[in-house]
Amino acid sequence: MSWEALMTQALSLAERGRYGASPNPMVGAVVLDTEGRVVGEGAHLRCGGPHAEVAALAAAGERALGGTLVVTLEPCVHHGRTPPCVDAILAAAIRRVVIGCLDPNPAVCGRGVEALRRAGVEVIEGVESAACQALNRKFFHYMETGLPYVTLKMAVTLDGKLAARGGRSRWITSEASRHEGYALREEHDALLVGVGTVLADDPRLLRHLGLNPDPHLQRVVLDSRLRTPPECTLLRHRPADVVLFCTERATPADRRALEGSGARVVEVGSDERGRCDLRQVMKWLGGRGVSSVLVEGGGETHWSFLKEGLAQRVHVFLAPMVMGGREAVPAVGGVGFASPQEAVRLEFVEVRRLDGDVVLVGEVVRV
Ligand code: AOF
Ligand code: ZN
Repeated sequence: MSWEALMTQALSLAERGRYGASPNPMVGAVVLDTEGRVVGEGAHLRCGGPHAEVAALAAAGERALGGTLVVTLEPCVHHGRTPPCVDAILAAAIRRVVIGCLDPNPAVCGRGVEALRRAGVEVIEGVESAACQALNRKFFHYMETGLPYVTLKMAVTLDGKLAARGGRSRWITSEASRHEGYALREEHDALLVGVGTVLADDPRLLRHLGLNPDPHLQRVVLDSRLRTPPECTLLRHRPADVVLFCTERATPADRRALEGSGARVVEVGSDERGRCDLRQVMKWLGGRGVSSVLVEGGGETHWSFLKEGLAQRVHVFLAPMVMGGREAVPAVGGVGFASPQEAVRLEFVEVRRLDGDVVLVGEVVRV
């Protein structure tokens, strides 16, 4: 088998960590014996658990001796929650390591490759590197910027509305679309909404599918004036996982009431519209280990993220339904850009049908 084919196999193993590895990257590894036979497979399933290389080497046992390791990410050299993979590779007497891409973690980046070469191991780099980087786009973004990777999730009608005039939005998309939307909650570290969504829908914002072994999901509300009712449904479930961001416009009494419900309240500066300074919010979250955020509305919040250049991905569920109405809620609110030249540009990376709806996933083009 070619290195590319083996790397593709390692990439599909890495997928097993989709819901459990974060904030660590998803990593997959394959071990070959001296004859080129696959004798071990492994994946990094859970943050704090064994790395992919260690799992694959354990599966291979003695058969790894003198063999080859194919791994989607550069093996680590540092002591994190687990010992360095490079040590395990040398201990197993692996002769050759094939790597998909370098680890952007400054504690590792390039040093894993260097340590292996210094020990006399042959290293082949950059096999299927684009696919290996794309798999961990959240991890790369977080490592490079210190800010969480942001996905905007929206369920819209064909005419781009989130809700009818008056605010009713249940339900626009099919059950299959809503299920996929819930799956997105399982692969992000935090969920964020604007206070308008809390007031309009009184949501729970929990993980419902049990795909992620960690039931803890950081829930975030942008609420400059602290209009969230202390008795809302959101705060009746796991209030300790909720952070409300406000500005100086919030009153101490509202703050005390919400803290009394068990939520955390954090004051940040305000933007030109008197709303929470989003960059400060994202810095705060990134500084606390939140590597990815799923934004679930509403339109004003979507606008803030897009305008500030703080959204990386838009995941749209498009329903075959026309709401119509000037007063209906647009998918993206705010004042809007003055010309198409200023508009946020995206590239469609996925276009597919789902139970009567169409799913469109766009990546924001970096300028
Ligand atoms: C690897 N193989 O499977 C993964 C790696 O705290 P730890 O010990 O889990 O280390 C986390 C860091 O290790 C993470 O930030 C990333 O740089 C690297 N992840 N490295 O060799 C793996 N998951
Ligand atoms: Zn490692």
